[in-house]
Amino acid sequence: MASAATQGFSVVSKPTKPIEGQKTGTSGLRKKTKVFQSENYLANWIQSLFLALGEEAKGKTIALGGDGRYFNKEAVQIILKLAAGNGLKKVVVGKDAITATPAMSAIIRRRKLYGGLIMSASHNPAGPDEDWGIKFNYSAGEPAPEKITDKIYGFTQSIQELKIADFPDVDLSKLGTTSFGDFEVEVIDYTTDYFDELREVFDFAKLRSFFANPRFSFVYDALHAVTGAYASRLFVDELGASPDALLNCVPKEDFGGGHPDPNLTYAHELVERLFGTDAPDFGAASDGDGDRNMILGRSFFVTPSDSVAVIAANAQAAIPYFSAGLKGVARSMPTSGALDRVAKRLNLPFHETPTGWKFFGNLMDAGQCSICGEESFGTGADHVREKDGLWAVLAWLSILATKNEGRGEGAALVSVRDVVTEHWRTYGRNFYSRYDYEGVESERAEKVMAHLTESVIDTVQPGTELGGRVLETADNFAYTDPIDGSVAKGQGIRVVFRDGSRIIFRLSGTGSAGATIRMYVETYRDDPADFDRDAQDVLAGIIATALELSDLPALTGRDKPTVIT
Ligand code: G16
Repeated sequence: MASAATQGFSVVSKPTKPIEGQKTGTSGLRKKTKVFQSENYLANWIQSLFLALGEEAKGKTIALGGDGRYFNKEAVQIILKLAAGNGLKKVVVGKDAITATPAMSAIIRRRKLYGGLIMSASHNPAGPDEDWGIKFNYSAGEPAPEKITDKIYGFTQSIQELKIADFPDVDLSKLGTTSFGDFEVEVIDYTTDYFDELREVFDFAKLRSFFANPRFSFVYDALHAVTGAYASRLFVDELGASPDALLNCVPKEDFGGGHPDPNLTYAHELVERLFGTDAPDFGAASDGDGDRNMILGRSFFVTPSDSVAVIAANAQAAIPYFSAGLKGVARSMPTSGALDRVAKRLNLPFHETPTGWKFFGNLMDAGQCSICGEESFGTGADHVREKDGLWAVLAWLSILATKNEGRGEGAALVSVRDVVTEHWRTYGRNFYSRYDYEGVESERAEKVMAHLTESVIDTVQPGTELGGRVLETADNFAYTDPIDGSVAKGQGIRVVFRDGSRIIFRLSGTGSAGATIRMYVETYRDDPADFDRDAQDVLAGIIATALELSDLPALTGRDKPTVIT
């Protein structure tokens, strides 16, 4: 039931001092929760954001929500009071302060809002001793570009005053509007705009009849994170899946003590189901804030790099939103070249961007990119300006529904494995793997990067043989945005060989403490006899070369990665 209350408020000016280290990373500001809970830490960053936005934001409406993690309930009240204190007109908040990241993008776009704030540290664990995060999205629903995040950082270094409205905490458990003088807080259903968007992209009726196919079985794992708040309404109520298909779909403040990153290591319960006896045909998971996804078939893992390529190759036939064809495709630099091959064959404009979803926004706004993806389990399209976990699941379900359409009774199901194998037959297979070395001392991680620069980029000439492969080029990736001409340098070290194999090293930009080194390796095969081989086996040679070139084991003291995907 909607409620309405009216009260004025006054703005209290509270003195504060700059706090070190409030620079945003790949996606917003992420730190340990305790850091955010320390005096004025969150308030300083939010005040700096409003200072960075300046007069332009006054009198405007923004949205606010989060992934339901620990500290969101306190944080949302702090943000509301700063928003009112800084002259915003209205804040639209997801009920109980919940809103998945792609849903936030849909809310901003569909309601034509000035922007939105997302309280989430994404796939990082939650709780008093874990992580918290915040990020701002702009009016096209896209993560704020670096020119804004740099400006925010600038203000965090000189801030002296917080402007806080003195109204009481707002009840976010009921839909409706609360007014304090001219300022309004509207609590909305966080599924409405997002599901309306998804309904315009996919054929829900077709998906419903696919779910009714008795030969098809499905399981979805929300890892106790935000998509648990959407899953039952989407899969069960809208598409007719059985409630038993939902795993870990009760959102929890600490994500059940788990690590809500949908990969082979952290989504182990789902992986065990899909690789066990009586496995379902299809399994999927999403991360803390619902923008990442993992797709599994029975005893089969679809790499994110293959996933975006398969979706792009089948989109026109399977997804109504793309029925007129794709405007172009894009992938981040470390993502495998599988998508490049689809672009080439379908004659589509293709872009290679740095890691970070924010780089796709300009391409989409300029009509140059319909589908894009990243190796970090992010896949999405231009319906919103964030990667979209549930979109990716529905895209795969649409492909399966299309491939299985009109097959006679008793015909075996065309499976996820069948779809990917058919794709490899057409395009060849980019064998790919990522090694993560988490929690490395920052200094040691920097040494690995410096060593690669000195011993490979600066010294090895193209044409030299390294580990049995001939070097094509080695550089530190730089990107010039074709739309606004902005340049992003130092985006990861690339060692590219003439046979198309690649080694990439970069430091994660999403951690909250220490450093994570990511090592990405790739090689291409087009002989079908190789397709079913184990990726680690096929990549063994290039992995050895990567470790040797970087001297990573000696420089970090690590003899194995923490996560392999
Ligand atoms: C964020 C960005 C992604 C990016 C990822 C990389 O993901 O939104 O576009 O690929 O970080 O992370 P890292 O810098 O650790 O390799 P998320 O899901 O954390 O928002």
